[in-house]
This record gives sequence, structure tokens and C-alpha cells, in this order.
Amino acid sequence: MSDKSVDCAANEMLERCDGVIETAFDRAAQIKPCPVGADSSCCKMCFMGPCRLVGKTTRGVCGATRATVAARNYARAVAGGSAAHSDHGRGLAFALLAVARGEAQGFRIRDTQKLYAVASYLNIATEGRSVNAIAEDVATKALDNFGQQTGLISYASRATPKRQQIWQDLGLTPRSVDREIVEIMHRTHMGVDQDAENILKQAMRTALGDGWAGSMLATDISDILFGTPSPLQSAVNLGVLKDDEVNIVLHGHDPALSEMIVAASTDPELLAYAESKGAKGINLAGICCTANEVLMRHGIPPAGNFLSQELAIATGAVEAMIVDVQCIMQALAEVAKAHHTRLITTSSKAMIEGATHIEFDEQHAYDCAKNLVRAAIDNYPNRGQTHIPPAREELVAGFSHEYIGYMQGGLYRGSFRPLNDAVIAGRIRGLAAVVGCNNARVTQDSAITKIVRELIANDVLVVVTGCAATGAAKEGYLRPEFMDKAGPGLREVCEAIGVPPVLHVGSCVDNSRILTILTQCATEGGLGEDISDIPAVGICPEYMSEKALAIGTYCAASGAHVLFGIHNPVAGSPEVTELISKGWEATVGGSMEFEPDVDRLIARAFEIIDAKREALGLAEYNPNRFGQSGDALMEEALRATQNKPTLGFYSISDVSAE
Ligand code: NFS
Repeated sequence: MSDKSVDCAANEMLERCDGVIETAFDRAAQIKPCPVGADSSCCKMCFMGPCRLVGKTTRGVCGATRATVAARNYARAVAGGSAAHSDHGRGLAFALLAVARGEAQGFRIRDTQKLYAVASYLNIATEGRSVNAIAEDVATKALDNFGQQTGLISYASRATPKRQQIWQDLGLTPRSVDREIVEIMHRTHMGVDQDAENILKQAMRTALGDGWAGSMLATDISDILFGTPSPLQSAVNLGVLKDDEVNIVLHGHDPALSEMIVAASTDPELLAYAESKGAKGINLAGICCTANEVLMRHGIPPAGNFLSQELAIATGAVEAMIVDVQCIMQALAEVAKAHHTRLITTSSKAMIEGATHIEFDEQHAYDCAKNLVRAAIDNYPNRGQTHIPPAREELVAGFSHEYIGYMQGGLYRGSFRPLNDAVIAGRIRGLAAVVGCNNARVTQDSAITKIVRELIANDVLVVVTGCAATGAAKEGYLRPEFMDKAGPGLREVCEAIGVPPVLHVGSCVDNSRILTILTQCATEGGLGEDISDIPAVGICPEYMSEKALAIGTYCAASGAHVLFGIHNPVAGSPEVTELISKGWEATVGGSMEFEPDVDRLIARAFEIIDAKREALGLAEYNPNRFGQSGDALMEEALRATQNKPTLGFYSISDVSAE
């Protein structure tokens, strides 16, 4: 296996690019990461430095200690990540406002049930009011959550009572998204907050503003505007590109733009236009989290995850890569230049030299989307030689938290009871979320896939989001047949409910769905009274972005134990490393740990889950306890006892009895 990727399509493309087109994989090999910066031992907060706190140097010019420097760097990364997610949420709140006022061309409210649910969370009256009036109030209240100067974020009330109390006691409930981010920037300015623990507390408060406001509102408003996901089939990997159609790759994060392009791609006028240029149709595919947004709601196939973005263009088959914000490599412009691909930026917040800028404007959203699609079609005749790797894997996605409740009992009896019961009985050992990026410093998707495999083989139900979801999907882990690789207890539960053992719950902002799922498990009963009691773990094996740190931090501050791979970004300060792990565990019940060794990370995940089981007084996990149950065995037993069905049934009920 290549040390660059476990994805055969990526490896095939990398071989073709070798010596011809430079990629992130090449640059990662050429550039050694700065060891001082990697450990957060570098302080650049003022211009007396940068101060490198290494060797005998333990303080900067101003006297800042290693702990202060590491905590400030950590907090600033969390602020950056929270700002990115939350600004995305803010954009959607403005889009909802425009829709409610009839000012957003092409958009409409797709899920009124969700609008009512969100209105009720936000204490907005619905009785006897028009959908648009409710939507306008929801949007306005959502916008208040970003910028209000007084009060607290609305969704804090969606957390368990125990969690709300912890936040209140520690002063962690966010006031508003922007205020917490600004306060981090203030506190980490030269000469303000010098106390590592206090700085890290503000990092948690800011991250909670991301998780329970910015991201959660982004998810909710996306569902209101574009529909709440439910399971659907699709495919993944570079093989989803088509040789005889106009290929448009949607890359970035904002679903508002991509939704309109999905609509425009089926416009008869544009389909006819594509045909007039010799193409058989218009084919959409996604990269990064935009891919997950349009996959979850429309089944548009992802062409790949973060590290596949350059490789998609290198196929020579992409007429346009349309990008908005976040996780977009500047190098795309160079790769596009070497092919016919038009790299099109669409946000005033994200321009790239060498790209064409066609700004997306909600008031003329559909016209904008049509222009973008037309630009791609116009480029089809310029296509030269192509090479599309045949790799293409089937998948099932679309597991919103609403659907996960629904699948456990239907419309009227949907609940988390079956899941909780399965955990209590030990059929399911625990829950894990495998999330986050690719990182060019490690083999693409290697840690993600190994962790998912090991978890489900040991009866841990896994939810995935973001690039981790795409990585798992590329290896076929989101196919129902992957059930075969699950431990017998997990397999039986999945077969009974009719779901795969690895559930794709969405994009990176949809990690907020995981907060909701865990809160629902906690309030369902039997697994304690808060996220911190549940046998669950969050894992981000191949992180590279500040957003990942923000996510990890809001999960920890919500009571979850979180494990990151790659490298400890605060390794320069053992004190800060301790504060965010054992320190946070003691105060908020959750923690952040960094473990670059994948096997040790997996062992630690099981250790955390099993310790939570023990604390709840649940039976110790025993893989053989239900080892003889499950549909496959039932069929086998029935076959073996064809002439003695009664005996067969007895033996089956014996072994599956709890
Ligand atoms: Ni999230 Fe990482 Fe980016 Fe999505 Fe992928 S890199 S933190 S998973 S696309 S945001």
C-alpha cells in the first residue's frame, strides 16, 4: 500500500501527477513542519518576538510562560475554527431572512415541521401565524445569537439540565457567538489574560458558541431551507466523474450556493445547452463538506475528501470547480491552469489569484447558479485528454438526528429507547463519532478507516461526518453489506433497525447533530443524565484545520471524551496538555487528548467507553455474550434444524436471551 493514501483512486492519480503536477502530497514531503510552531512553543502575539520558547528559554520577552503561549495559541485556533463555522451559520440565517421576506430568488422553505421545531426551541410563537412570519422571527432570533450584547445563546436550553448547570456554575454558557470570539482575540492580545486555565476556559466558551449556536443553527436552518436529510443511496470517489458529461465539482461548505446549482443542473434549458456542446448531460459531484451537504439531501456523489481536491482537477474531466469558503487549497489555481478546468470563486470572503470570480448573490440566486453552470458548459469543448479512475463505491447516507429517532420506532413512537437498551444490554458496547479532515502529513484515510473498522468489529456503533465520512465511504464502509464486519451484537441491532453500522450524519457543521443525538440518549434514560455519562467517544484522527479543534473543544465542554490523532498542538506545554485532558475532565467531564499512534488511540477509545459502562454500573462488555445471535445465525440454525423447527427456535431464543 502507498504511504500517501489508502484510496486507490488517489494513488492512481498521484502516479499520473508524479513529476507533472505538484500536489499537497508532494509539498508535505518537501516542507518539514516547524517543530517549534508544531508544539505551540512560538509566540507571535506581539512584535518584540516571535519568541521561541525552546531549550533553556522558558519565557518570552514579556515574560509569558510556555503554558500561557500554548494556551493562547490553542484559544486563537479555536476562535478561528468557531468563526468559520459560525459565519457559515450566519450566512444561512441571512438567507432564511431573505426567503421569509420573499427576497431570495429560487429558495423556499422545504421543511416546515423543522421550522416549527426550531421556533419552539427559540420560544417563537407559531399558532395562527404564517410560515414566512415564523421564519422571519426564527432568522432574526438566530442572528441575535451571533451578535447580541446581552443574554445567553438560545440553544443552551437544549442541553441536559446537568450540562446547563455545569456551564452556569463555571461561567461557560456563551453570550453570543461573535462576543466570545472577540473576547478570545482580546484576551490573547499582548498583555491581557496570562492565566492558561482562564484562557482555556474562554476557549471552551467560544467553542460552545460554535457547537450550540453557530453550527447548530447552521444545521437547523439548512434543514429548514433545503430539507432534513433521510437515508438515500449514492456513490463516491473520482469514478463518479463522467467522461461524456459536463462535470461540475462543488467544493467548499455553504449549502445555499450548491443547492441552487443542483436545481440549475436539471434546468431543461441548460441540459439542452449542454447537449448543443456535445455533452450527454450535466454531472455534479462534490468535494469536502459541500459534498456532504448535497449528498445528504440530494444524493449528489462526493468525488472525494479534502486531499482529493487537486486530484479531481488532475483527471482533466472537470469543466468547473465551483468553490465558496473553507478547506479550499490555493494550489487549485495552479492545477486548474494545467488543465482546461475553470476554478470559480463565488464568495467575496474567498478569492484566489488565478481563479475566475463570479459572485453568488442570494437575491438572484437561481440566475447566478445558471450562469455558473453555463460557464462550465461553455468549457466542455475545451476538454483535452481525460483520465477518470474507475474507483467508485456505493454508499448510504442521510442519517439526520430526526431520522435516527424515527428509525427507532417510526413517526409516532420514534425514540432513542432501542439504542439505549442495546447499549445497556451490552449488544452495543458504546457509541463513537469519527469526524474531521484529511492531513497531508499522514496516509490519507488510513487512520479513519482503521479506526472505523476496529470500532464496529468490537460492537461500537459509529457515526461519521465530514471528510472522515467520505474516507469511510470510499472504502465501502457506508454500504449496508458492511454489516458483515460488525461485531455480532451491533450487527443484530443494525439488522433489527435496518441501518448500517456506520451512519453518515452530515457535514462538519452537522457535528452539532451529534450533540443532539447524545443529549437525546442522555434524556431517554438508562445511560445517566448527561453526555458525560454515556459510553461514547469522539475521534478526529486526521485533523488539519482550526475548525477541528473548535469541534473537539465544544464536544469536550459538552462532556464528551475526544481523541485526536496527528500531533499534540500544545506539546510544548505539559501543563496545558494536562489542563485540556485531566483538568477539563475534572471540571466539565469531557476532555481533549492527542494520540498520534492509531493503535494506542483505538485502545484508548475502548478504555474510555468501558470506563463509562462501569461508572453506569452496566455489565462489562463481553463480545461473546450475544455472540450466537443475529439474522445470519438464525438462518443457519433454521437450515440446520429444518425438520425440527421448534428445537431450532428454542435454541435461538436461548442464546439471544438477555
Ligand atoms: Ni471539517 Fe476539516 Fe474541511 Fe469538512 Fe474536511 S477538512 S474540519 S471535514 S471539508 S470542514
